[in-house]
Amino acid sequence: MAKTALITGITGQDGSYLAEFLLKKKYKVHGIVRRIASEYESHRLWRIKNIANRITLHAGSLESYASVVKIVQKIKPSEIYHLAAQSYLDYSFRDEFSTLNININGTHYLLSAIRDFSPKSKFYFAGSSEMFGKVQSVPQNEKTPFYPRSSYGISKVTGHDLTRNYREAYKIYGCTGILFNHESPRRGFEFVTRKISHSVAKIKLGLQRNLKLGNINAYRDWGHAQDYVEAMWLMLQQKKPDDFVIGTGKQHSVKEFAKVAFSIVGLNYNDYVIVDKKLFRPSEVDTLLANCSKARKKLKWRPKVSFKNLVKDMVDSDLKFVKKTGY
Ligand code: G4F
Repeated sequence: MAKTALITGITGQDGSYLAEFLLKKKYKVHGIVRRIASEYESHRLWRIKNIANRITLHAGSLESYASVVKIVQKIKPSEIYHLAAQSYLDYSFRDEFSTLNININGTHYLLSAIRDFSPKSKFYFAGSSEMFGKVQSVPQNEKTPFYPRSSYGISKVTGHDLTRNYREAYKIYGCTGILFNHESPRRGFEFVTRKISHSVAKIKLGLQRNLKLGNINAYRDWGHAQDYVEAMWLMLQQKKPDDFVIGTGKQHSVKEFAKVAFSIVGLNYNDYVIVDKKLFRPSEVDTLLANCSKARKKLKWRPKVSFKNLVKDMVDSDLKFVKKTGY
């Protein structure tokens, strides 16, 4: 019988790639979307437009336990991928309360619903390298102590603790994927990689003059989101639930990302990038670098897309996007 998956955050970058991946594996795919998302179909649902007639969407809110329970109880999914979150770091400094409320309660509601109404559902929690924050050792693996630097990072540490506690206390099959930054042409415009690729395209096409960035000396371990959704799935196919760090093991600065992106269209980044102190964060995560040897060994997972090809994929796609939309 076909497996059933429920994805929270199905309209996002990771959710949309994961839904496509699972459909190829013949899963029945369900997603939870906020009612507003179904109202503004062309806006919010653009990433899942191509698969819309092959998935089932349920209007619901992760801010309401009743709403989560109803969906979990009805579908009793074989696998639940909890990707939805307030995931934008800058915003988490502006609204700590809703970041903590949505991110922590949403995870808790799902786990509680699984325990009480669908204990056989396997649960994937989208952790984050932001949990390492002010890194306590380099590179970071599953044993590196956490030191989050934002309410977002704190909410992810708590989600991870909740997942582990439900695994130990109630024998739920729950895993945390501690994913390092992963990008793609489907990334939101507020994240630095998409801000860069989109601006590079607009500058190349004469629609923008320069690009204002914040801390260009921050280092990140950037991979391609399409590679990372496979790791999520692999975590739920193991005999025993466990937590895994997922990244490429290579890091680059924001400045390097911008340099490569501008060079792809034959421009020099020095001529266009302006550092704006207003875009710096109150507390920054300076450097992140994954040691994912556990995932390599146990999941046999490897990232396939190189840094250069990731940047190229994003810039090429934004050139097409800007030519088509003018935006
Ligand atoms: O692209 P970012 O906004 O991603 P960030 O903060 O690393 O978080 C992303 O990755 C996490 C995984 O580690 C996820 F959990 C999280 O949900 C999100 O997907 O910023 C990357 C770096 C930061 O150091 C930031 O200060 O780029 C720096 N930066 C410099 N100028 C900028 C800008 N970031 C943004 N968003 N915009 C700028 O203009």
